[in-house]
Amino acid sequence: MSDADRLNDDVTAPSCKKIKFDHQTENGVSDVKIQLKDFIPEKILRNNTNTKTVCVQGKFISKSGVAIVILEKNVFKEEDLNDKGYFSPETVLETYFQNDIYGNYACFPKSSINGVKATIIYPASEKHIIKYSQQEVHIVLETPELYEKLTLPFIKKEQFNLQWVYNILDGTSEQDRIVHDNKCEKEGFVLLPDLKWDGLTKETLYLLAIVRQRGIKSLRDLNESHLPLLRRVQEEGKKKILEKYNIRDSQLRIYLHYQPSFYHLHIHFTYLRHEAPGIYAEKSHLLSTVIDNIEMMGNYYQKASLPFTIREMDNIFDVYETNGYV
Ligand code: M7G
Repeated sequence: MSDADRLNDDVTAPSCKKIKFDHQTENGVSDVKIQLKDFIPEKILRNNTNTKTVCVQGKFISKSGVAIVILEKNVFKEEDLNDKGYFSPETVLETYFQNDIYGNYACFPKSSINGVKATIIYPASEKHIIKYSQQEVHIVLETPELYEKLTLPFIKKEQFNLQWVYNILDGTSEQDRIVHDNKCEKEGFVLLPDLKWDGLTKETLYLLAIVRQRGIKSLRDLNESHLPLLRRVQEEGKKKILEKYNIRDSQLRIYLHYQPSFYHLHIHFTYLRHEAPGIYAEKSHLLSTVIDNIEMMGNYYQKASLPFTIREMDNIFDVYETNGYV
């Protein structure tokens, strides 16, 4: 069975899927029906020409509160590069110019392969607006002392609500997307497609392992007592991805973010070939290195200085700036 066949067998085309909404959101809103024709754009927060992603702030007609719509051009799926996809009779070419052997066209493939990935955050908070806005970035080196003095009090006071995480773990949201569920309270985790992934396109594979154990905020909290959990996520995650998506572990990037946006331990699994957002040195820590460091020194992450990036609009930027660290 080819990779493409295996992928097609395992996943349903998005158009065939019923859209499910969270039963409970962080604001207690349930079953919100949303249509883009009702969206009134007000401000472009970010327009990234490299990732071909645009984040727009606005409102929905006759609904209160702010909404953020994120539109992202999809990557080319290799299985669509044939006479049923881009090279089918349904594709329309409009000539811009022809010069000698060079031709330049506007190409309009059929709509089923020409979709745009849309993410909608509604109602969005001020923190969401900041997260999706374009802004200057700085790097700080967080010593254990700075973590205790500045970062930790900030995290305790201000962080994104974790309701979406609990909805997944408690079985009220995204249940049809779950790839693997180990129900052990101590070493269990749920593996499912990340919000950033359509769950279909192998070229951009992006899964998230969310641990069942509550109270592990981030990399900083990890110690030798978490080694069985981390090894389990690594081994079972790799195995399930091979079974379902036919991608070998040697082609996976498995990592944690520091700082994360959400302070409930989760591990990112992405396809090595795919340059997913947040894979760079200043933000990602490979799970294999994390395990290795803790094996060598049980309290490594309580002793280490960890760099992280902060953006000027983030409130934590003010905390570090006021204290003279940026
Ligand atoms: P992070 O390292 O805390 O923050 O990762 P980042 O956004 O700076 O990377 C959290 C991950 O959870 C991100 O990759 C998000 O795309 C993903 N994510 C966020 N939400 C709200 C959801 C959700 O509702 N469902 C799923 N499946 N993934 C989510």
